[in-house]
Amino acid sequence: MATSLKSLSEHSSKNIQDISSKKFAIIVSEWNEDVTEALYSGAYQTLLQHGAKKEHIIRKNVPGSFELTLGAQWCAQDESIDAVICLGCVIQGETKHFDFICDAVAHGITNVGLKYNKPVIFGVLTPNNQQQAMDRAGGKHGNKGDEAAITAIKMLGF
Ligand code: DLZ
Repeated sequence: MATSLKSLSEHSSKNIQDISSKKFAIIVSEWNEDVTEALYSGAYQTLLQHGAKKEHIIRKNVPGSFELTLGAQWCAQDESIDAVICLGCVIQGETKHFDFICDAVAHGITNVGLKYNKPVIFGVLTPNNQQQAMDRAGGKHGNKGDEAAITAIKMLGF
């Protein structure tokens, strides 16, 4: 099925393990905050629905998606944290800023996961406009925040 026709948040129940003892950090970018708050809500609720304890979910904010990498590093270096979920939304503009931010955060988050040997999840939307963002933040294409939380849980069960 074409991606444009399905909920991106559908997932199989394979590798869903007991996460009641696992500790999560969710880092939320404040840029495009209507979208990122919806992503946060999706990620938080999904972790709870799968058995995470409220007191094991830490939220941290960063000003923009570019700062997600450093925020992820600060969280990942805390040995008590099992997985880090990075949430942001970079909307395509008229300048190359979009490409620089998306490239930097994608590489940065990948590197933090490899350096600290734990799941660091890329929950960053890169839409062309606000509507595409809302469609993926609790709209007709699901919620990328839910998907990011499920990805973290599945990687913990790897
Ligand atoms: C500067 C900027 C721009 C133009 N657009 C976005 C965006 O769409 N989404 C986002 O998360 N952040 C944006 N930022 C801010 C950068 O991520 C960063 O916070 C600043 O460049 C300061 O380092």
